[in-house]
Amino acid sequence: MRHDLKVRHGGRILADALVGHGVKMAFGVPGESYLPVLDGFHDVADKLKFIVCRQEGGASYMAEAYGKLTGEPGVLFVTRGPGATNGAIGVHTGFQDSTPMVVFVGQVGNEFAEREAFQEIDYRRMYGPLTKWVAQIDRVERIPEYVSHAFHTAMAGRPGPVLLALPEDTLFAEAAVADVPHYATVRAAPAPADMARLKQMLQAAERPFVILGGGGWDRASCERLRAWLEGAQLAAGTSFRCQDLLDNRSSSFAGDVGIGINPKLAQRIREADVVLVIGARLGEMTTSGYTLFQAPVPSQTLIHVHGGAEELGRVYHAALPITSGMARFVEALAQVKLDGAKWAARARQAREDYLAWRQVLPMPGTLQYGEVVKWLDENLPEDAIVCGGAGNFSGWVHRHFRYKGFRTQLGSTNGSMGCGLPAAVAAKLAAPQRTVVAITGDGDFLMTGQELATAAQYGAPVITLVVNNGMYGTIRMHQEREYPGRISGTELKNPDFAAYAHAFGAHGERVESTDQFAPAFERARACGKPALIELRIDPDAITTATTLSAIRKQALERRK
Ligand SMILES: Cc1ncc(C[n+]2csc(CCOP(=O)(O)OP(=O)(O)O)c2C)c(N)n1
Ligand SMILES: [Mg+2]
Repeated sequence: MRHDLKVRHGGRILADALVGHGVKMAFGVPGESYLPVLDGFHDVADKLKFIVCRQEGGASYMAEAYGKLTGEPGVLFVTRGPGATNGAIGVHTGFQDSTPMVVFVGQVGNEFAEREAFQEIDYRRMYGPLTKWVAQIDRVERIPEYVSHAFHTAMAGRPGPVLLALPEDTLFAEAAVADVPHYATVRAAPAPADMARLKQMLQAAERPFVILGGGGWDRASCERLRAWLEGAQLAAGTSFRCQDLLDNRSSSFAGDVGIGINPKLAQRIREADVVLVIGARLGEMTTSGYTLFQAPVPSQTLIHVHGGAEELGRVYHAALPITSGMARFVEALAQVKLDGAKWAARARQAREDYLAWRQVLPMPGTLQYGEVVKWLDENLPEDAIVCGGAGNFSGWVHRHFRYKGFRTQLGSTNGSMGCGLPAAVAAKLAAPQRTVVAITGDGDFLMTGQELATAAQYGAPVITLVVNNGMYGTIRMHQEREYPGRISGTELKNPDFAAYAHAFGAHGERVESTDQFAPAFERARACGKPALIELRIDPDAITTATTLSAIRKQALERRK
């Protein structure tokens, strides 16, 4: 034992380890399973803020959003069994979004292990498919080593969540151990020979297209990439819910390659001869259900750049696979000079198609939700953060809102409901100077609406819009298409949302016509506390382009 080291209990060793890795904020719901950690937090409260939430689902979404926004691991603490099961949703989101997260979960003491003791779960089995690595720290002396390993793993290659289980005896035990210095971010760089081939392949193209997506990006790389794309006169799209990787005002931006894709953009990608994919996995949502590219060998010549080597060749055979971190790749790409004369006109047309697609179409009802989104697009500060969950209401935002810079969008690429409000709370706590808006659905919002209490408790004046159509609209849409007229399991009887907000000490009001929105938003912005605006839309207005009744009619006609 080194004599210069102080004896600390496991909880304090863990709290010090987090501070050593630069953690300034952690999210969670307490449990008696990790009392020594809460005690450790007491000692480091001036360096690390522990944000206590109302449900682990909300806490895990907050940790995920924090990781996504800052690029540093989002840290989550949940208790054994019930906490661990509630908290899974944000971890699944983080995994599919390639968001660095370090999750800590309580565990029964080693003396009771494998008895199915109170709230005991084998987290290696439960969380195996949701994380990059799961481990359990059985010896107090090894806490610094495990925590260091966890941060390195969360950040390396393709970022993602890792989970450490904390047996009670490990936390209560004491040891005199040294801390480990701040983790390093380990990411690959492209080989010069690969960049030379990339240049050759792109320069030979007639109809090139670029898709950006995935995790592990940073602001400087996004800005550098924008300049390169514009210089090369290349058209580019962004993968599902990664719309903020390229300023949507760029002459190269051709739209989002996600759900409800512009059919012209989809056609353009299908017809491309060379596609450069930077960071995106080419998942189901980005490929329109694996139809934009044929699996396993696409007709387009694919150059696929990804942070995780195991992702390359997983679905699609790439003519040129490159393992690289995003910053390193963009650094190398900036040296690649291309002559865009051959494809410049096509890129201009792609941009024209996007601009036409953005135009707001009229919908049934007195509240034109598309106009509301357009107003937000034109009136929010450039660096405002727009958070969203899952539901048809998000389609208007995807189509009509222009994301104007890195991390102005926080959403779930796993289409997980309920992440909008918690993501907004985390974003406002991490970046208090920025305007933060959550756009949610009536179903979506109430999955985590209780986190308004967290917003109020920590003074996070986020603005939540609840798009109320009185139903789980997405599912109703699919229902009307498959089983027209047979409504089942999709109706909602909602509370008075403004009154709900008032109960938390938040500002709340309802908007029923387009002209009421701007003044309501200004009141919400000025109120200095969390605010909620319910948007009553006509339930028939089911997407940006069609109505429920039209979908039903078409389905009935098909059946004739
Ligand atoms: C956690 C979770 N549960 C269920 C679903 C399935 N789901 C996807 S969209 C949706 C309905 C969303 O309803 P709402 O928030 O009211 O939005 P709307 O589609 O009506 O605009 C449901 C139930 C999901 N994606 N995530
Ligand atoms: Mg709804």
